[in-house]
Amino acid sequence: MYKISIITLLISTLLISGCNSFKKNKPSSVNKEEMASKVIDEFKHAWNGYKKYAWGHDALNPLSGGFHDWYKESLLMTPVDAFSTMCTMGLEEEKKEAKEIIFSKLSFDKDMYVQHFEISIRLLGGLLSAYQMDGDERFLKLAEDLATRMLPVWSSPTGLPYRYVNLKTGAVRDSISNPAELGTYVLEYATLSSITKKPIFKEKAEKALLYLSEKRSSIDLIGSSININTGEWVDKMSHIRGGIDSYLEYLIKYYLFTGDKKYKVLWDKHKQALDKYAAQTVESGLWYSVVDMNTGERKATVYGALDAFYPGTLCLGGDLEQAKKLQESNFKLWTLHGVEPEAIDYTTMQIPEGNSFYILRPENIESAFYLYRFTKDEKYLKMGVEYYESLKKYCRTDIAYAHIKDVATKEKEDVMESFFLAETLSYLYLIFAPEEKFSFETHVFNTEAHPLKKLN
Ligand code: DMJ
Repeated sequence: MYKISIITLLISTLLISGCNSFKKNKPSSVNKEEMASKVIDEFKHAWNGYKKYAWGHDALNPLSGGFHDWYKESLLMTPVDAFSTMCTMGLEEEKKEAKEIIFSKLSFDKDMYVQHFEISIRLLGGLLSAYQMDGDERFLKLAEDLATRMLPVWSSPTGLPYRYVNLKTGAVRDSISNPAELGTYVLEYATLSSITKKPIFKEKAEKALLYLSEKRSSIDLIGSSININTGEWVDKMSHIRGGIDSYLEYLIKYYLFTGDKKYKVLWDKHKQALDKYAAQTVESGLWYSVVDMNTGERKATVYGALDAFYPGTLCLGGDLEQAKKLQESNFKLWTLHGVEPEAIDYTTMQIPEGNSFYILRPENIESAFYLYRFTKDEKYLKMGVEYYESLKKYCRTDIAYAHIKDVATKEKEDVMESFFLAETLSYLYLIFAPEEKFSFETHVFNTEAHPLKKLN
């Protein structure tokens, strides 16, 4: 009798737990509220480090307690880049501090060459998003001044932008560039044009993006380096890696941003070509390789921290199945050594020489955020917890967060990129945060994770 009731109890427990695993809306084993607040604490820790040791400079040195600037004078890279995350996280005190330094110190009237791409995605994108999120007109004034000073970059014979511009004299330089640095402007410049009612910014950025897409090969792939004066490809290797990544990202995002179908058509062409020639499934899963833009012939089997943005972009483009598979590979890349190396050869899972660093990049986490929002599968929350724990374990210092020189030894490096606050912690927070913190209906992220309001 006793035996029978124990067996009945066991069977019914098994049945109940079996049923539960199929139940919809099962309570999550991850405490999202607690995780979101833990991420905020880490943001505050890093911001406090910046405030204490690097106030007024571009970036903090998180081991020595020093600072560094990108150019001869600071452009307040960290406070501007971090501001949209403060808005998303609802950090009023920190917003006040950032505004104080930005409005008292930031000026673009400086006789120095700056890199148009980095300044556009971090500062222009940051200021425009700050204006939209906070409403202070001074952000807009700074953004317009910056974009106007950078207008000479668009003066090449092809309309593709020069890489560097002097903010005071308007002199430009460097005519060999890559698709990411040529085609990642439409979101920022169209936002500025729409607010200021000055179409010039949008026109220049759209013209460059479309010119570049016209340079694709007969099999719909683009190369990785081009001469902007002649429009001739200098390097014909095609991939989704750094140098091409955000060109692809902005095609689908600009379609979502404007509703203009020609950008979706272009995205679809590239996406299908990349599926056909670059995607490769091996024992360890799905990856993307490096191929020749004209023949599609495979040239290298490397995949890394920058490629990891692609599942998120695939979600936006509508191929959820491919996104899910690639995110599995992203997570393998992350867990191989506890934090991801810059790149691996996915056929051997070994790190090619010179690629063993991790510089607090966001892309792996960014893709997990998209996948969680598009599927609601708890596995992406669990990935989020793992990212959080490994970042804390390997990259946290008493002062802030640091790059890792070598993911095998976990030796740290005295740098904290501003995108750690703009992107890495923002996407990590958004994995756990209430959905209304970011709406896909009304906004897209620029490539530096600054939310921008859709135009359509
Ligand atoms: C960021 O500056 C941007 O996301 C850019 O598009 C490429 N990646 C870095 C961070 O890794």
